[in-house]
Amino acid sequence: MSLNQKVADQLYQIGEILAIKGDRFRSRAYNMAAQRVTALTEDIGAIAERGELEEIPGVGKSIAMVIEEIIETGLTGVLLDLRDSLPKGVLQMIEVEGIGPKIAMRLSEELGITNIEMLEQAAKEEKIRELKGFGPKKEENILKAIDEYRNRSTRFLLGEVLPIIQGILSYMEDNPAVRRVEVAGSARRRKETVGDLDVLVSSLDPETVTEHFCTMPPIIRILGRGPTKSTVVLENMLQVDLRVIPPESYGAALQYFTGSKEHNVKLRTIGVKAGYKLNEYGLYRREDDSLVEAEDEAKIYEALGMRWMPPELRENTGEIEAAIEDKLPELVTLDDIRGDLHVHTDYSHAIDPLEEMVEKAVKMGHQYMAITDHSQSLAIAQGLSEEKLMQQIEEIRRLDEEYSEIKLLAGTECDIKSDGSLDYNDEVLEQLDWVVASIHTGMQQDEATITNRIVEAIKNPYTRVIGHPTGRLIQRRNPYPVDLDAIFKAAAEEKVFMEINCSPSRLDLRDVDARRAKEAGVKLVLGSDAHSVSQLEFLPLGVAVARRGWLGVDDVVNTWSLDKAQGYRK
Ligand code: DGT
Ligand code: CA
Ligand code: CA
Ligand code: ZN
Repeated sequence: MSLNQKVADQLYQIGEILAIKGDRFRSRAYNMAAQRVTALTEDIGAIAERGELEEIPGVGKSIAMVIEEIIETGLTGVLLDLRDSLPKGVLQMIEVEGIGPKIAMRLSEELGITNIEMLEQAAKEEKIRELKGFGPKKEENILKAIDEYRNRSTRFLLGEVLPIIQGILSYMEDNPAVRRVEVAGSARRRKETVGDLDVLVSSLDPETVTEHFCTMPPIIRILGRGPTKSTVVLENMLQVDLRVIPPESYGAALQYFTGSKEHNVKLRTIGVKAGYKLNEYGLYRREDDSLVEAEDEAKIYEALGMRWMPPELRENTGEIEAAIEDKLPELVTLDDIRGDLHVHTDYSHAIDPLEEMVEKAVKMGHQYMAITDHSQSLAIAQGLSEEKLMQQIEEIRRLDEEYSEIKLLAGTECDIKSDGSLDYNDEVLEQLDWVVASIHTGMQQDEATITNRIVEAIKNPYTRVIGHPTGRLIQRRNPYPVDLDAIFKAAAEEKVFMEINCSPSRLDLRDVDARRAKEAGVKLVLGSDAHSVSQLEFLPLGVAVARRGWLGVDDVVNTWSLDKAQGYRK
């Protein structure tokens, strides 16, 4: 959102709340000003610097001051105060289609509704139809609109939110009232998508922390603001919850809000059996409510008779049992990763040239990197003709000499054709060091056909890796139908690797399938699938998938020496 949009958005919000409060005159003034700001062709920051805000038609002295405040602090106090002056839940309710400010105020005042859950309940209990001017039809529409409101809230890709989290953490750490700050919830568990962010702050001064948090620049909306809990919406519509916790119970809160819910439920059951009570405030003895532990997350797990476990495992899929038996896997870490084994260049449809990719990989400390551009038939991705591939191999060999810090592999991401054959013949494949075989076309075929195609590709003696094995794009395209167990069995026999593609929308294999692959005796390869220099930084996303898939160093080929990786399949 540009600064102009941000200013206009806040002016509109002020106008909206003023209208709710019945101040029509000022409401109209703010709406007019918002319209004018939207229509500006110049950056409003520049206009403010020249001191010419009041020359914008419709902007008088008081609105100019509000605009200056938005430019300087990111959020105007006028809006904050107005929000606080509204009954609770009104702002949330008007997000539901068909519920305007007036209706929201009446629902709040006459029925005491303060959130959408209560609204839904009231409609179901047929209480809304009793209000003057309402009826069964309106009630029905409200229920429908609530459904739509809930479906509207899409989830965010882990890859999108990690940089935002970095921003929030460093912003919050700047405030001296903040002792510790972490993001809990699904983001701490590194799930492939997150619904919202759960920021936890340890502090003795919640007021200062809350004020600092609520004036964070990318905030466009504050849904709630209280002494220990606030909820805001960022400009990309990501919702962020803040909880301020006293240091002495920070560990308990961190444990609780990291989840998953299923993990917590199981943990509480175990606690109950052992005579404990566990909640977001601490672990207590049931008999006398005396506190056992609250400050330190690890000590809570230990008191419950198990080892602390990495958040990525906390999905109640056997991690608690493993922790009790002291059989938790030693998970792979980003530091263990030595190189990248799926990288594109502008020889095919990627943005950056080979040498720039190499320079970046060297900077990242990679010991090796496989260049794997698309193969000849894949016209949409400007796949390489045999001739062009030969040129590229030559350049790779030359750069490999030049850059002694890194070993470069000449490879391909070779299309698996609809009959299961590879898109280059053996004479070509023979000259390559690293062959990733992937499906990019014919995804409409039935399960048996696609499974056979991949098994055929696995049997090709030049194949090292099956790239993005299911073809899914998160929230955009379902996986093609494929019998993964059959694929894993063939791959284990042939000693062919399965990829965990690290591209944010792919993350393919996904966590649970990577775990199944491991159990079937298959080793996994991380590939950034980078199509530009910056995308070489996708590897941590694949590490997250690997950890959620219970993989250790031995399971992930990128932690191995190149000799071991290349010698694995004879
Ligand atoms: P998300 O935001 O949908 O990606 O998923 P989470 O896991 O971040 O869930 P969220 O944001 O609703 O709540 C954060 C954590 O708080 C959740 O992982 C576990 C904890 N939590 C929330 N509600 C409950 C509950 O009703 N029972 C228990 N035991 N834990 C809860
Ligand atoms: Ca969450
Ligand atoms: Ca080299
Ligand atoms: Zn591909």
